Amino acid sequence: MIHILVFQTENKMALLSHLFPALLLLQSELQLICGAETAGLQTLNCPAPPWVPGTPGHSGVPGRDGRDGKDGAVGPKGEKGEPGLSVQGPPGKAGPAGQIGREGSTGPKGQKGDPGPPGTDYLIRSLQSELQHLKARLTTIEKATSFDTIKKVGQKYYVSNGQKAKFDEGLKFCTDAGGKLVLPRNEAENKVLAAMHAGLGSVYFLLGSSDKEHEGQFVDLNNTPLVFSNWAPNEPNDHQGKEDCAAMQSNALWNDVPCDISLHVVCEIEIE
Ligand SMILES: [Ca+2]
Ligand SMILES: [Ca+2]
Repeated sequence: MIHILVFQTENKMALLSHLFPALLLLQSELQLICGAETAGLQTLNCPAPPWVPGTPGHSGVPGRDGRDGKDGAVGPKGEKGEPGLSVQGPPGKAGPAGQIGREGSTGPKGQKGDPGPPGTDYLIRSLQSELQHLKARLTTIEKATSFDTIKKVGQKYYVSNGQKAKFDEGLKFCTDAGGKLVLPRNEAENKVLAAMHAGLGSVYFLLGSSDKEHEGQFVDLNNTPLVFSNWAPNEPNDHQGKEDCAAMQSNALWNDVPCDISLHVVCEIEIE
């Protein structure tokens, strides 16, 4: 058995001694093929047979020392980044207290403004005043229209019912009627009064004037010297020392007459 194994081993060694050079040759050929195709083609799998060890190469000559490398060139600027998120920081410390300001000086006085519109109270008072005026005027008209004869002259009404009266009676009558005994203050009034004689069929009108207090000094009912008169010639003559009251004749002239005779009464009523 041992002989058989020895024989087989010897045969194998002999066989390997013959095959080994052939394998080396085949490997060399294959490397030539692979190297040529590797240069022409990008991919080629050309593994060596696993059972064939490679031939170690010779050590190369050491290379020269390399130069020191330079800094690389600066690259292009990068794109702008996304905006950052703002975050409110903590409050800072309180600053120092400021100085207390002083009041400014008073400026010059401005111009007076335009008057404002009337207030409600003013309007009410104005309306009340106007109402009182209208009431008084209505009262005057009511008084005047209560007489039979009415003549308007200026801001007066001359009124009469055609009655006769003595001076004192005439004064009371006109006062009770809301007026006064007539006394013209100017030529126009005197003319209007004179014109009333025709309608009343009168000869004399009592006038609101006398010289009872001071003879020869005729005054009105307020004891004021006359501002107008229309005395007939030689009048007032105080005939027999008994003529202290003034009267108007039908010819519009004045004459002093006794105060106790009855004459036509004309009253004057002021228009409010
Ligand atoms: Ca007299
Ligand atoms: Ca006389």
